[in-house]
Amino acid sequence: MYAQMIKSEGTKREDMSPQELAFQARIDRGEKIEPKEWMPEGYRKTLIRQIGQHAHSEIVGQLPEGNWITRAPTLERKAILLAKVQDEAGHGLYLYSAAETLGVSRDELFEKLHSGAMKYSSIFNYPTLTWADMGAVGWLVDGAAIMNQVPLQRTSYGPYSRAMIRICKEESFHQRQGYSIMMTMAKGTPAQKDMAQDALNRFWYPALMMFGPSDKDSVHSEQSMAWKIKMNTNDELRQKFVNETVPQAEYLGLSVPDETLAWNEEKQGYDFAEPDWSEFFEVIKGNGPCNRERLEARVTAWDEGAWFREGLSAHAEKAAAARMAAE
Ligand code: BYC
Repeated sequence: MYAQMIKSEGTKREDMSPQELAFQARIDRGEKIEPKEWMPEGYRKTLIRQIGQHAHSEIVGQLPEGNWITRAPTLERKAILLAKVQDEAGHGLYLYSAAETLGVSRDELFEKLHSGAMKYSSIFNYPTLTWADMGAVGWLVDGAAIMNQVPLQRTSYGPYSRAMIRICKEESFHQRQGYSIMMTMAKGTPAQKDMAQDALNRFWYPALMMFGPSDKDSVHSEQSMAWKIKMNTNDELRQKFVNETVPQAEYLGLSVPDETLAWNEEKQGYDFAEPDWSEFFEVIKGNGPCNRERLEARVTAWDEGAWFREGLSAHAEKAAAARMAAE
C-alpha cells in the first residue's frame, strides 16, 4: 500500500556533502538550476519522475476529451475542443523536452509509460460519458491543473519552470472553455442542467484526488519542497482549489456533492470531505475504470506510428549525409 510506503524525509543538512550544501544554498536563494550544472542524483531522478509523469498526463489526457470531438454539439464547440486537445499534445512535447535535458530519452519515457513503470494522472482513468463532462473536465480538471501548475512556474529547474509558464497561459483558456460549457448547460433546459449536475457529481472527488494523497501519506513532498521541485503540499493546493471552486459552482446554481461542505471562518476556507483514498490507490495501481483502455490506446498509437518514426529518422539520416557531403 502506498499509504504504508516509506516517507522520504529529505536529506538533513548535517548529512550533506559540501557540494550538496552549496547546491541547496543556490535553491534557497531562489536561483534556477540549468541542465548542464551539477545536481544531486536524487534531484535529477525526482525531476525525471515528476516531469515525465506530467508529460504522460498531458498525452493520456487527450483521450477522454478526444472522445467527444466528433460529437461536439456545434461547429464552434468542436473547433474549441479540437484546439484544446491539440494544446495538450503541445504541453506533452514541452515537458518531454524538459525531461530530456536531464539525460533521459523520450523513448525510455514512453517505454516506462507503456510498461506501467511510470504513472500518469489518476483523473484520466475516469470515463467521459456525456457532453457535460467536457464542461466538468475543463472547469474542474484544468482548474485543478492550473492550481498545481501556477506555483510550478517558480520551480527551481529552469527548463521545467519555463515550460510551465507557457503551459499555464493555455490552461487558463482551457478552464474558461470548460466553465463556459457548464454555464450553457446549467442555464439550459432542466435536462441539460441535470447533465451538468451529474458531471459535477462524478468529477468532484476525482478532481480532488489530482493533488495527490493527503500530506501525511505523501512520499515525496518533503524532499521535493526542500528542492523547490514542488512549491506547496498536496493538501494546501487541494484546500485552495476547493475555496475557489465552490463559489463557481454556486454561481452555476449547481451543488457540490458534499454534505459536510461548510465555510470555516477561522481558517478562512471550506471544510470539506476527503475523497475515498482507497479508490485513489486502486486507480494509481492500474485498477481504475479506464486504466486498461487508456494504456492500450497509447500502446496502439505507438505501434501504429512506427512506420512514421522510421520514415522521419531515415529522412534525418539522409539529410545529415547530404549536409556532410556538401561541406
Ligand atoms: N495520479 O508523494 P506524492 C494535466 C503518486 S493533469 C497518479 O504526493 P508527488 C492535464 C505519485 O506519483 C495533471 N499518481 O507524489 C489537465 C507517487 O507515486 P510514485 C498532471 C499520483 O510526486 C487537463 C505517489 O502517488 N500534473 O496537467 O510529490 C488535460 C505518492 O504521492 C497522483 C502534474 O503532474 C495522481 N493524481 O506529488 C490534460 C503536475 N498523485 O511516483 C492534462 C506535476 C500522487 O512514487 N506533479 N501520485 O510512484 C506534481 O505536482 C506532483 O507529482 C503531484 C504528486 C502533486 C501530482
